[in-house]
Amino acid sequence: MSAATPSALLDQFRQAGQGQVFAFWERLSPAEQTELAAEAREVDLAEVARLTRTLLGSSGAGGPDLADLEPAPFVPRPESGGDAGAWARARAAGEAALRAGQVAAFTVAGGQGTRLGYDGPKGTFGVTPVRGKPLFQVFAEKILAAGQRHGRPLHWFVMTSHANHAATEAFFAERRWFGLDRARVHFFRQGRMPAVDFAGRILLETPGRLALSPDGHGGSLRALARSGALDLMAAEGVDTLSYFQVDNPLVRCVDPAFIGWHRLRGSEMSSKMVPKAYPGEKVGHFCRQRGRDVVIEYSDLPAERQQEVDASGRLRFLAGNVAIHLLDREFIRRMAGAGASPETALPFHRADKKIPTVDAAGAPVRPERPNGVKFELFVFDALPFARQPVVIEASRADEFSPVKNATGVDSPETCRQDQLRQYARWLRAAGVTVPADATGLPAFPFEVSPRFGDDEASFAASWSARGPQSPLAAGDCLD
Ligand code: UD2
Repeated sequence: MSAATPSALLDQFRQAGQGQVFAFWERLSPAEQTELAAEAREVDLAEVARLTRTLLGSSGAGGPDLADLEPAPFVPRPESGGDAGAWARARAAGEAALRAGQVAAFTVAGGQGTRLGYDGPKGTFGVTPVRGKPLFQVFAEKILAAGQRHGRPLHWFVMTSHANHAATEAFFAERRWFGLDRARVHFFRQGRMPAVDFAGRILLETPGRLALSPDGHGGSLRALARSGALDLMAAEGVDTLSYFQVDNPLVRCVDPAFIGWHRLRGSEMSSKMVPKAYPGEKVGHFCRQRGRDVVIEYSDLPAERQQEVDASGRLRFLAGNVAIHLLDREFIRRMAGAGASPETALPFHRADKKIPTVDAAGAPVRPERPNGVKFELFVFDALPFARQPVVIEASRADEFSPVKNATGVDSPETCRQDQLRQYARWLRAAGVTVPADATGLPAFPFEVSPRFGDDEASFAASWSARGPQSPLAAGDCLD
């Protein structure tokens, strides 16, 4: 960010063909001018020019390279024929890393959550079946439990956006950081990118504000570096970051077996996959392309390729990306400092959007069809740059039930049911009969706090320590 004076800034923008940003400058109050100048200083004009050339030019809308795509190999779970001994060794290695304090949790929570239609940071949305605990609390309790189990409290990094940063911090403060040591909970804001029209001109949202939006979850890599999070990790001896999205309360925030696979294989970036539920499921695909692992988004892989099956009738591009990764600290640093070369850095993606803006007179315009482009980075684009990447299979029922839509698939209702099914499985494994329907959904709602149990083994231990009790009833909470 340069500290250019407003007039120098104006010159820079004019020279870059972006003078329209200051079209209403004379009309703005001194405070508005200061605000606009500050926003303008956030903009990397060279980056915008490069993106206009590469993504808006005639070759820009072509999407990713789909040549030579093969399914990526993955490590199957023991239940799917994987090597149980190797999984046990991985688990032991992961537990050792957790005991040594080498792992931190990381939530990307800077998204706008528009599909859910919830007004507030998505992590504050209530999801559990009885208490309606917010997503952030579910993660906090899992992180607390993991710290206690391994005798080493974890650091937790939470990436916010400009729009939800203050509300997110205030939410944690009001709820006393959910019992975590507040010195170990770290918030930082992701970067922003200006939206442009189809000719690459930066759009104004109002006469005194740029149309800025979060730079995508891939922006987390540079934000981790810029915010000092990587230096803090280094000072604390943390070398592995456990990355997950804010929308999935089933996630194992720090999973020993996953951590073990990552570390034993010397991987710089590891990922979990679940077999796709159906060909058109809206998850990215882990693929191998000319010797490197890549993720191809659902919107980029043609439907006929998504339907391809192998000799056994199984989907060929089976490995769905559930956005759970482990990242090596120094790998993040390398990616964050990689500059702009497509040979070394994350590529930006373009998304054509309806972007509220102003007309030549400064009056508001609410477009009915896309009028411009937003630029976003995706974290999974780091995969091809990672040494020894590992993809392991995860259990969908136990690890993935995101809240994305207000109704239908991936909604609060499906997520609530998946939590209940999970509790019922844990109870059954502990020898308790739970009345349930054919899908395993219990006949009445109850809740298990992550502090009581956050997987089958920890649940079984708490359950047997609890001793004989009256049978579970609707609305009970095991805390
Ligand atoms: C994402 C993946 C998809 C699949 C799916 C699993 C992309 C493009 N696709 O789909 O392949 O793995 O998740 O659930 O990622 N976020 C930020 N800052 C941003 C944008 C997003 O922090 O600028 C966070 C957001 O808060 C959320 C996560 O990233 O935690 C995912 O964002 P999304 O809801 O846009 O991703 P989605 O559902 O399209």
